[in-house]
Amino acid sequence: MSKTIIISNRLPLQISIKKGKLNVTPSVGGLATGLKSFHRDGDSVWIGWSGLTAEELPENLINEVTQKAKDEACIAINFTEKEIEGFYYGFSNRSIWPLFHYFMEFTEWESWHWETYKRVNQKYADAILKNYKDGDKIWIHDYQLLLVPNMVREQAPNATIGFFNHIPFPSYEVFRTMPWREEILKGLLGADLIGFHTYDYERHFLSSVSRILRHQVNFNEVSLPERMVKVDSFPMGIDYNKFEQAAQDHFENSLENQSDLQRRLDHHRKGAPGAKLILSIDRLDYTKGIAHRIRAFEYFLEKYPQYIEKIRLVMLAVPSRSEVPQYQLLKKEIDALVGRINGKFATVSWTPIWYFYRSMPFNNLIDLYASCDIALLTPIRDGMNLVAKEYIASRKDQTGVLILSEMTGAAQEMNEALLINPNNFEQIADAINQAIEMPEEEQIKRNKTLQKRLKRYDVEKWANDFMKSLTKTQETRQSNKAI
Ligand code: GDG
Repeated sequence: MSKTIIISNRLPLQISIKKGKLNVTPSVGGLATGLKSFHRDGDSVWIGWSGLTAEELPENLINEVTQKAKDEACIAINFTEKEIEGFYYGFSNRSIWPLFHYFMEFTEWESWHWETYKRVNQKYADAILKNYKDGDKIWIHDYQLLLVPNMVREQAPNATIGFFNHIPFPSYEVFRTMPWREEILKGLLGADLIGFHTYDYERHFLSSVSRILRHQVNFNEVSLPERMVKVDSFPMGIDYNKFEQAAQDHFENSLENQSDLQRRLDHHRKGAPGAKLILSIDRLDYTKGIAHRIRAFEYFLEKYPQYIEKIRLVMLAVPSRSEVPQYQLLKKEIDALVGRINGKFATVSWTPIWYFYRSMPFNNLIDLYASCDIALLTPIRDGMNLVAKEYIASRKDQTGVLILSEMTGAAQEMNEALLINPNNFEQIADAINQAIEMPEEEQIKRNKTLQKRLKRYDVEKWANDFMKSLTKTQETRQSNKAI
């Protein structure tokens, strides 16, 4: 029987060693949370890095890692510390990530990072080929694996290969600055189908292909001498039912079963008439505009002082890529900003910002989504932003206001949110004010439409649409061959 091989940098489970024993936790992050349900419900095997380096993994635990992964229909690949440094912290996160998010001043071009990226991509390709059988479909994910499609194609010319990019694809003017731009594009064109979250990313990619490689592009197809490559947009959805159900359970939870976090959140909201909570959740990443958000919140408190002691920003920043210098600097900047603003505005009974620098279990995430009156998400660039969708899905009574940066992929499908430019503090402050004052009927009207849309185009539909389109490209290729 044929299967789907999913491949991404990380597995949906993270394996670590604590006191000589293996510890398995679910991975946090957009790709893992999004694709998990597709993997759980379908006939697929997922290949990726376990999170452990070869140096960390003692020989006596190797089989156990393999087994733990196998229990979840996963295949774990291990890398050396040096490989992770050059491939993951290096080329992936110091070159591609900043470039594709338009942070050109952060890009570094180290040839050993690039060489390691190529070598590690080859390892991923080899792992696919080892598990591949005729008839299988291969679905490769994200910017860490841009060369894998063609590496697989070279060894398995008839394979059905799909690629999905979870981050933006930048405009040609930005992409062309990449020293290895031809290799990257050729790597991707090994796929039959290349998917992006939005039409804009798709056009940027096609424009780079036609201007750099000079391939003919007809509407959304690239003509290669031997075959066609289809490029399309598939805005990723969420596991809507899971969030809807979790929010329902949250409301049915008896008082004694409430989490401490929930009690604290309720305590604030009941503390003063009209008291409100504003939520923000992201990985601690410079693309997410967290520092902008805090500064805009400061400006809001200055412009609308009537909300002092009534409004609180609950900010969850999940540790991420802490070995990359920019992330360390950002952490320091955010710590300092939160400290300064809390010091500036706090009263004896109130602090304006509650700041959590950690990852939280899923039920606490739901406590936050369900209890906060406003979600303030201000990325400077973001491929999609699933948090925006999860917040809306978790609003059981359909109240709540989403303030969302227009620089996210999600903004293109969420017009009913209050859309803001993250660089415009005046606009953000006014949007917070508008959100606080928005009548409930209006909140419900906006969220009803959003919920309907998110429920219809959920993660399952997204994955199925992608797979259907991939199957079609393969059928077309075969019928063209037959002619
Ligand atoms: C990349 C792209 C694109 C967050 N904190 C916790 C937690 N999360 C979960 C959220 C959400 C996911 O992580 C974050 O997804 P995003 O989409 O917001 O952001 P990235 O991680 O940057 O994802 C992004 C995505 O890929 C998918 O294509 O949308 O643009 O950058 O699902 O719920 N989950 C738990 N605890 C936390 O503390 N359990």
